[in-house]
Formats: sequence, C-alpha cells, structure tokens
Amino acid sequence: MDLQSTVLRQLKNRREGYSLEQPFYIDQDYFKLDMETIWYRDWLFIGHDCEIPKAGNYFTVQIGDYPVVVVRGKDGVIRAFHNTCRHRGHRVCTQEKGASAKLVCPYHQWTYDLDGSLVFARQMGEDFDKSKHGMKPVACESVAGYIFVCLSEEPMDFAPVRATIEPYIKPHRLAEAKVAAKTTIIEKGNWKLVWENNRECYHCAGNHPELCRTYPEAPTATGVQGAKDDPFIAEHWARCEAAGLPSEFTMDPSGQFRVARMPLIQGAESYTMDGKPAVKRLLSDDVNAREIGTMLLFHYPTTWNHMLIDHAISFRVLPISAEETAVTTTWLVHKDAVEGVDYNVDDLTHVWNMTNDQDRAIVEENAFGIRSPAYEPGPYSAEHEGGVMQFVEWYANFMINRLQGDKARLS
Ligand code: 3BY
Ligand code: FES
Ligand code: FE
Repeated sequence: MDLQSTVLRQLKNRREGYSLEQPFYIDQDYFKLDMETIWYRDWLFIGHDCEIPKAGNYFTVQIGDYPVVVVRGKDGVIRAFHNTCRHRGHRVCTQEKGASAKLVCPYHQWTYDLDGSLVFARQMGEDFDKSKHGMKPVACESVAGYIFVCLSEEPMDFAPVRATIEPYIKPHRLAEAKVAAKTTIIEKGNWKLVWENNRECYHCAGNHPELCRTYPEAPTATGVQGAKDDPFIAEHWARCEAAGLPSEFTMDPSGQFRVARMPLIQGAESYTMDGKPAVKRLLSDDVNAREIGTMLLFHYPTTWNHMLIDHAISFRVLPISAEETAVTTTWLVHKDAVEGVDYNVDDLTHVWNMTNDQDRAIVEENAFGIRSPAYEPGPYSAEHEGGVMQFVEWYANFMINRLQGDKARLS
C-alpha cells in the first residue's frame, strides 16, 4: 500500500480521544507528507508588519524546503517571494533580515526591484528577456500587523481568516508596534507535539511556576469548551466588549483558528512575576480599559498569541525535520516605549523565556518516550485536554480531506 493510503487508513481508524500512532511523530515519510499536504499548501503566519516598517526592509524565512523573503515595497505593500535567484538559484537574500533599495543576488549580481521584477542582469545577450525572470511571488496577506504567506499557487481564500481575526487584533495596534525582543529555540520533537503541548494547561501546575502566577490553568481558558458557561469569563467578556474590545470565543467551523479574550488570574495584568505591567507605556492608545486579560489567537499550523494591555507575544512554529521544530517568540511593545525607561527586556521576557524552555523540555521528553517501541497511543483527559483533542481532530480531518481530494483528482 502506498504511504497516502496507509496514512488515510490510520487517520480514519484512529481511536478518538487518543494520541496518534508513533510514525506520525517520528517518521521521515510521514513528515514529508505533512509538509506537502499542510505546510506547502496552507496559509502560514510568518512575521509582523512592524518588523519591516520601511520600504526595502526585508526578512527571510525557511519553510521546509522553501526559502522565502518578505519585503516591503516602495508603495508600502508587503510582498513575499521565493528566495531563489532566477539565474542559477542562489539565495538572493542570505541574511535573516536587512534593508536594501533593491534585492541583489550575491552570486552574479542579478538585481531585482522590491516588487520582484528583474531590473539588471549583466551581459546576458540581446535576446534575453528580463521580464520573464522576475522573482517568483508567494501569496502574501497582512492583517492587523500579522503577515501570512501561502506557498500554494492556488491559495485557499484568506477572507474568512481576516474577517474573524482582524476585529480582535486591531485594537491592539500591532501593525505600528515595535519588536522589543525575539528568540528562536529549537525543540527536538515533531511539530504536532509542540502543538499538543500548547493546547492544554493540564501540564501547567507541574511545570510552569512563573506562568501560573498570572495565567489560569482552568481548561476553559486554554481549551475550546465551556468558556461561555464560566461566569468569571462571561463577566470578563461583557466588560471588555463594553469597552469596545471584541472578546467572545470564536472558532472557525474548520477548527483551524480561534480568537477569545481570557481573564488572567484576578488582579494580574501581564505575564510578570508580580502580575504588574512589564511596560509602562501601554501597547495601544485605542484601549480604554484595564484588566483586559489576554487576547488569545491560534491559527494552525504556525501560530499562537497573547495580546495584553502592555505588550503582545506571538509564537511561530516552523518544522525543521520529523523530530525538530523551531519556535520563534516575538515580544511587541508600543513603538514609543523606551527600553530602560518604560521596560527592560529581562523583566519583559522572563516568564515566557522560562515557560518556553520548560515546554521545550516537555516536548523533548515526550518525543523521547514516543520513540520507544513500547509506546502506544494514550487517552487524553476529556476535562483538561479538549484543546489537544480539537487539534488532533483538525489535523486528522484536514489530512483526510486533502489526501482524499488528491486521490480523486489523480484517478
Ligand atoms: O501559550 C499558551 O497559550 C498555552 C496555554 C496554556 C499554556 N500554554 C503555554
Ligand atoms: Fe543569482 Fe547568478 S545565481 S545572479
Ligand atoms: Fe506549557
């Protein structure tokens, strides 16, 4: 049986409410199938508008086999391109980020405009057509300060994502914020283990002493059920909505993304050791309320986020191999917040640096145990791990639909 058929059978027959079978977490071929079926075809959060505030600012990112460059044009528009030169394929932009009036390939100096068109290629002969050798575009959308790209040549409609998430993010004014800190850690575990760990707080009390000072471990906050029946949360939504902040739990019917504004532990305003804001200059001039908690956004497969009164934190997940995942964390503050005056980076980043490292250790030990021939899928806690079940269900359904669609197209 071919791999697609095996995976389809395993996903269709999977035991609901149980973790996946071993190869989904460790096998190279399964990993390749994840990349081809999800990562190379769907919208992926990749970075923030405010990381490239001026024309010619760019950053690069590696998505599986695809190097991509994201650049702001002279017209202010953010575009993405395959970062492979149309001459002989050298990466055009070799740095993680930079600023340049044109994009110049270091190999033979083919030169591209910020809109991707080839403007200079030395001594290529009379009949060489520059217009046929522009950088290949990658679909790119920016919404309220979040940049998404899609490697597919026929991207899915982005409009539903925009319509749902924009009103929730917009009041935080992240398009005009600034990056106060950014880290990338490598977790030695499959990308789905990173997500499974993220989608529950069953592990929080035992692993995250710093985060638990301010983030509630109740499954209603992290998971996908019961929030609206929790009077503490309902009161929070009513108060925040009255202040003009969309807050109620909203999940896309596909289960791929959700937004919800959750209260922190009573009295806490930010992820600091004492719960007080880490930044004196608050994040948004448009928010006229305090104790707004955290606006939670996830969008599978690349991002989960926290938007607070004083700063926002985005997390970007990118798979490196079947058993390695890069997690990039970005802390955003008001553009006029001054380091050393309004905040210091150590206090701002402490709780999530600790939490990330604790989660990395969990994911790595989880991967370790799953490699055992004795591993078998285990039961999720219905009470605490509803979010994990929802993630696995999204993954399984997404894969099943795509793989079945591909089969139908080929036959
Ligand atoms: O970052 C998060 O959203 C999740 C939720 C609970 C714990 N955790 C790290
Ligand atoms: Fe880019 Fe030759 S490969 S200029
Ligand atoms: Fe955690």
